[in-house]
Amino acid sequence: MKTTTSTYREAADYLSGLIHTVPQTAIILGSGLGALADRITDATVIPYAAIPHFARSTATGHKGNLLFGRLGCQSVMAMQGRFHYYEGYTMSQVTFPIRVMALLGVRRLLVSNAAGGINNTFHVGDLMIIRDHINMMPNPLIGPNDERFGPRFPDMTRAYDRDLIRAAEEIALEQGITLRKGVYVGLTGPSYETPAEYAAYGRLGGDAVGMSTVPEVIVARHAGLRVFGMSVITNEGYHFADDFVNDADEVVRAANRATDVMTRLFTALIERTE
Ligand code: 6GU
Repeated sequence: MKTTTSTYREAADYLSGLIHTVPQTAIILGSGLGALADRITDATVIPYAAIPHFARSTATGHKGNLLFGRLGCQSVMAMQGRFHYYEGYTMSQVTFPIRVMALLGVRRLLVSNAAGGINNTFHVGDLMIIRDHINMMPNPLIGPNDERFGPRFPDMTRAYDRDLIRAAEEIALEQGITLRKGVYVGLTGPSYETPAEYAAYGRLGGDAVGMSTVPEVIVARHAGLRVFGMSVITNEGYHFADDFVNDADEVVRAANRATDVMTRLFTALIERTE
């Protein structure tokens, strides 16, 4: 697929024609945030298949809709299902929705994902604020730079917004939610890591590993969106016991168990911050 500024524009124009208010906040409902979709009121549901140039989501536990509506008093849009590089999409397809969000006038992006814990103090079900990432996937900005969105060499020193992190920590304290904070290592997948790989990424400075989020965050930061990210720890990769194996169904179950707390936290975060 050739992605030019006009393809993003066509998708944005199509969506503008269907919505009443331009949302300030976009949320990618990755694993753990599925239930947030049910909290969005006055929702306009737009299947990805209806949006010009959008790809379709195929991963287990992921749907394929854009939702526009209200969360509390805030106007939001949400991706119900995301595109993963391991599904065979190009990086342009994976990050296409982010640029459409930018064209629509969205100012900040909230993302969630399921991740394997490599910090040995983390346990299944823990929630981790992503304070930084290590990108081990192809960079989605490779290719001619689209100056309309951002600079050739975008800064990544503050990829995850410090004010949003601080606000999330305050909310967690008030609501008695325990949060971890750490570095997310973004890998292509789809195979899970070998024990040697878990150990290696831990020594590199990673706390959790996953197969999403980083491409979207890079493209969002390129376009100047403020970003907040959170991982649900769904397995403990630092266990070198002989009987430890990764199981995708168990990952989905662990992520779903975190959904209520995570939904509460994201809702409060959106309401509290501008
Ligand atoms: Cl253990 N590894 C990767 N790469 N992605 C994951 C995961 C593990 N758990 C959830 N997503």
